[in-house]
Amino acid sequence: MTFKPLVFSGVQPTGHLHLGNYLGALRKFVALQDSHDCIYCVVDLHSLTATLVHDDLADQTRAITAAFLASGIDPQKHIVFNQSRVPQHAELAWIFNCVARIGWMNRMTQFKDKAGKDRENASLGLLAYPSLMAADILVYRATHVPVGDDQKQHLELTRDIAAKFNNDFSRRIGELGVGQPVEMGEETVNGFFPLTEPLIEGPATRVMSLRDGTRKMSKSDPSDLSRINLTDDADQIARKIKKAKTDPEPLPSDLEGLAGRPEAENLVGIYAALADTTRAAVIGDFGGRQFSEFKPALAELAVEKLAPVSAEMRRITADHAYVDGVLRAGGERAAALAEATMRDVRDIVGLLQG
Ligand code: AQP
Repeated sequence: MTFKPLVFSGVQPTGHLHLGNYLGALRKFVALQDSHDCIYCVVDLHSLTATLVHDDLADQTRAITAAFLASGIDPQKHIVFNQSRVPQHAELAWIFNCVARIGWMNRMTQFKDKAGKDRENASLGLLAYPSLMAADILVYRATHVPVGDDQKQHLELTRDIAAKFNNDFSRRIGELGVGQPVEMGEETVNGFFPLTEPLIEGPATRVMSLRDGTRKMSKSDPSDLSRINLTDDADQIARKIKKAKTDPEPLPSDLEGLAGRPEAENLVGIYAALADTTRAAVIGDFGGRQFSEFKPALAELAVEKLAPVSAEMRRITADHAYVDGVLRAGGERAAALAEATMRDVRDIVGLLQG
């Protein structure tokens, strides 16, 4: 692939960020800054699929931006903005709605989970969510997307949309001379969009609920005890870890011993991610010990790592003028890049412009 390496990822302003968002996404965003150009987006249009009428969407958007900045994202070197400032995302999403098939959308597990039993009554936006996500990424022709494991299927769909667009418009892409070599399996085609790679690795790609090790830690879980919010103070963090569901056995002495013990596996994964080590190393240190010994160590580590982020988040969130300025400046930089892509896309599709 000859596309310039570029990282894109987004977070929805749909509630308090939790440890899963932090370990599965934000920490990776920060780590990639040294090696890549990065674009990080608060995807406010996506959040309308969860709740159409928000009383505090602007503040939620500021809070997620503050979390980005407090985690260590540098908005001078990289681009930080909110999605709705760059209308090219929605424009490309419409074209992708015409490229993607309804069957592809119907197969998405996130759609099935969120729509529940009454799918006919779900919004069209919820069904088309992955098409807007593909547009978010491809309007910058981004090559890499750091996400948690739950977004893997949506990233596969992004690749399917890019591949179908490259294929459907191959003649026009060739005539206009706007393509680049894209490896598709065995063959290399002249495509306009890259086949974006998901970056899903490390010990905490899917942090599970503290109340049920078989369910993802989620902003929308009704039980606040199920998650550690980035806004929780030290006492709340310690209390939630103390109350976290576990089984009666001590921690196993090897990794295989975690099989069939989802809560133990989850806590070991969280410890490993926070300590920047492997699950094997955590088992090496704590194997054979009771949860009554492991949980306080985990709580201490979580407080040590999260308290500075949480304090910085509070400080930045209060400074509306600063946060809004970051988003405005980032939006202008993002829009210039997105418009360059869209000029070519409109030509490829044959829309009259200019
Ligand atoms: N439990 C998790 N473990 C690891 N990564 C996670 N992510 C979310 N939950 C976990 C990653 O966080 C990024 C931002 O997610 P999002 O807010 O855009 O969407 P989401 O996946 O819908 O997040 P939630 O918290 O689960 O919200 P609700 O409850 O509204 O569905 C993504 O990279 C995601 O993978």
